[in-house]
Amino acid sequence: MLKDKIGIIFGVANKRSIAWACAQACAAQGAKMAFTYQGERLKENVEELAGTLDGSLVVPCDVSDQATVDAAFEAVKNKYGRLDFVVHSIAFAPKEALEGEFVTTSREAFRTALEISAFSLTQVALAALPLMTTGGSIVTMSYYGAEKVVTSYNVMGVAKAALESSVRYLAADLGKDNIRVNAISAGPINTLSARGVKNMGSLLSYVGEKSPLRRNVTQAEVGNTALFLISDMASGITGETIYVDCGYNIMGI
Ligand code: 0WD
Repeated sequence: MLKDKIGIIFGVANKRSIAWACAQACAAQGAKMAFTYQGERLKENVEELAGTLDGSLVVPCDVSDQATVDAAFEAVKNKYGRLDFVVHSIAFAPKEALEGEFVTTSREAFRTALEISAFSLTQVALAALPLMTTGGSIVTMSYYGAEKVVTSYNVMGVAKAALESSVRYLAADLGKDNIRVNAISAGPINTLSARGVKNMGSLLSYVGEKSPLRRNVTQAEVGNTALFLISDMASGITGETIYVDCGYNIMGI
């Protein structure tokens, strides 16, 4: 399905990362990928995981530093000469902003959360553009907290709302170049970032009970949806937020 396709994956921290599940699904269909890691602490993990896939490239990239974003895309250009897809699977908010009341969010926490979790999508889309010479697909990760209040999700919910809106504006801009942009709104999954959200354990058991499928979603299910959105099977879909949450979002009382 993705034979000869080239991708770049942002947001692998370890083997539990949603980004890694996306990469595995794409690799199984023949894609070759570059992986970015944020800082030395994650370098070894990412190199080890990427090393299990043929033709991969590992480059440092912290989206708060534009030079590292430019360098990552330059490295992709040098190794592969072009790009077909981007998986953007990164988010960050200061820990103190993910507990207590939203009303106490500091200016600095707000700025950081929105910059790293939302603006970075536009930043990588712009950098990817010159390499997507025959069209492409960009997929990002959102969460239900973008549209409904989820206790403790706080400023990250506001950032995800900005992210989902960015998906629509980017899709409108890039459609003329046959580049599609979509978000996956994933149900809660126990990953490294998720541990930063207070009460994650109770959130997982609540959603596991209340969702139509009576369970939580897996990384592999999110990865398979990313594969679908990246592939030509989704050639008519852009600007959307697709729920991969065992149906939780449809439930009322
Ligand atoms: O329940 C969940 N786990 C859900 C996650 C439900 C719905 C959505 N998501 C979203 C997250 O908000 C995020 O956007 O999925 C995306 C991936 O999250 P993940 O797979 O749950 O988390 P993780 O494995 O921790 O990967 C996120 C990574 C960072 O890891 P850490 O934990 O070290 O913050 O995002 C990267 C980093 O590798 N990241 C950055 N990359 C480049 N520049 C930056 C940055 N400034 N900040 C974080």
